[in-house]
Amino acid sequence: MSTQQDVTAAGGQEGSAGRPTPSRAGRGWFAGAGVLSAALTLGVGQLTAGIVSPSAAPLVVVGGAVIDRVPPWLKEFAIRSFGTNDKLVLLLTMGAVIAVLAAVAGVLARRRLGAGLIVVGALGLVGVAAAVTRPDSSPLSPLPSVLGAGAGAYALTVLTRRLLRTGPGEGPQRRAVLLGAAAAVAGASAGGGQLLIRTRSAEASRDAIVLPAPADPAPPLPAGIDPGPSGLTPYATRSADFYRIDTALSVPDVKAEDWSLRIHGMVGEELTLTFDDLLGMPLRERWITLTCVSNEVGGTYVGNARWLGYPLKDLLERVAPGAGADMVYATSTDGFTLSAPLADLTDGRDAMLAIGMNGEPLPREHGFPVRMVVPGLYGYVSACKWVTDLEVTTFASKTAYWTDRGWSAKGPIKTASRIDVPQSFATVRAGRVPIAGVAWAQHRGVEKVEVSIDRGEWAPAKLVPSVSEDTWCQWVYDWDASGAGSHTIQVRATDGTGQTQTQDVAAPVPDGASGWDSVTVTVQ
Ligand SMILES: Nc1nc2c(c(=O)[nH]1)N[C@H]1C(S)=C(S)[C@@H](COP(=O)(O)O)O[C@H]1N2
Ligand SMILES: [Mo]
Repeated sequence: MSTQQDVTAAGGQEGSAGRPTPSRAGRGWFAGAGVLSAALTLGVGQLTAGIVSPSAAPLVVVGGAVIDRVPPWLKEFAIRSFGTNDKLVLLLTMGAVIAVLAAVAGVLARRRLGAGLIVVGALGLVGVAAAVTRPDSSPLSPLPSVLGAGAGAYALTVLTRRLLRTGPGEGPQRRAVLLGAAAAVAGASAGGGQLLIRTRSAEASRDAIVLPAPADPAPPLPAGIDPGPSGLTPYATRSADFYRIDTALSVPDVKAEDWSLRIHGMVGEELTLTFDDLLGMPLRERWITLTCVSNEVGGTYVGNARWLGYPLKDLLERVAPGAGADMVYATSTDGFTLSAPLADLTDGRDAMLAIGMNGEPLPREHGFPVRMVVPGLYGYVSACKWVTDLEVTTFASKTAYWTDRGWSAKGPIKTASRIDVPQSFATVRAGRVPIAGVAWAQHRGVEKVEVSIDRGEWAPAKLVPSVSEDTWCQWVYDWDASGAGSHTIQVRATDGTGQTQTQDVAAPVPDGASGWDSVTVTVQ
């Protein structure tokens, strides 16, 4: 049907050229109708996504497609400028762009409804295109965008007709009621969708879990932990502050009740575990410091948490790995793979299949419902999140995700130390200046940390006792600063085997960065 005719039929006053004369309602009202139609599009899209699939919501699919396609320099700029708020900034930007386009659509519709509807349809098409190209798309994924755009087009038609009908006598009040009603419907459907998404996603599954008390609890924190000065990294990393590194653009949505793990390959007997099975097993709780192989010298891709899980050693014993097997190939729901040395999982260290982090079920972005945690190995060869498959095999027969991209097949963590205080380029007053930081050499332990000023003699720092050799430790050094001007502070650690951290500078690729951290400060 002709939209032009619709407008006329709906009562737009006929002008001399046979066109409807725009009503006395100003452009602003029509722009508002456009924006509210877009809000309704997103609201109905959200509601449909709540029923179909949370990851198919129009803003989620379009945002994901944008993240996929932004050039690396823009991505780096965004991360540098907005840090972990980069996703929020993206959503706000998309909202602003959509609002502007929708306002234009509304103004266009005042003269020519069809023109406005074309803009709404184009936005719907963008949503559909994004939905069908997402890695986790299903045949139903376009539905939220299609129904949303349909609702938006309907709203734009109705609102435009009504606004055109309001003459000078029918004041702004009636128009405000009209737009207010549209806003209420948009808000209600978005809210309803949000509620459905929340109750149907893994977040609800996570909320319902009550973790059992550990059969073997973590040791208490030793006295003297977190001695200051301010700026020294806390010994325990809060889950919200824990670094997140993975290849997943949207966090995999895995419900505990749907989860199972298959252990197979070169084994005497295959094993399949459910989440309930795990809850019923005697669990162990341990402080373990994770580190990313991409961490630069002095970097922050390292964190220390209290993990609750079942020992991988005991699980692997049950399946009885065959002679000759030397690797466990772990796969997550999103297709990521890693290769962990079988020997490191079975030598008695606290390698575990973890379900808890800092006293709560794993946060979704840290692997809910189940992940691996292995002391002493970089995350890319040990810490599989959302893990659902363990194959006992050999390094000779399989390579994992990062190995295929140029990283080393094995990744023991290199001994490292970092200066947290003072910060680089700080100005300090002459006299007593506290220098402090953290050092790690997981599973070997840190025996000694030394500090050197202006490349002078190495002097031992005070080590704060840590819980175990599997975590980092804090260190503090009192510097008697003198001599106005620029000074360089360096740090190095020695691990439990007596090996001192190498001075040789290496980039993270292929098996972890090395070299000594240093900061330069100005003494006043
Ligand atoms: N499924 C999955 N697991 C993964 C990864 C990933 O990309 N996908 N990245 C690994 C890497 S490189 C690291 S350093 C750790 C980081 O764990 P975190 O995000 O909980 O700190 O997870 C590991 N496990
Ligand atoms: Mo990593």
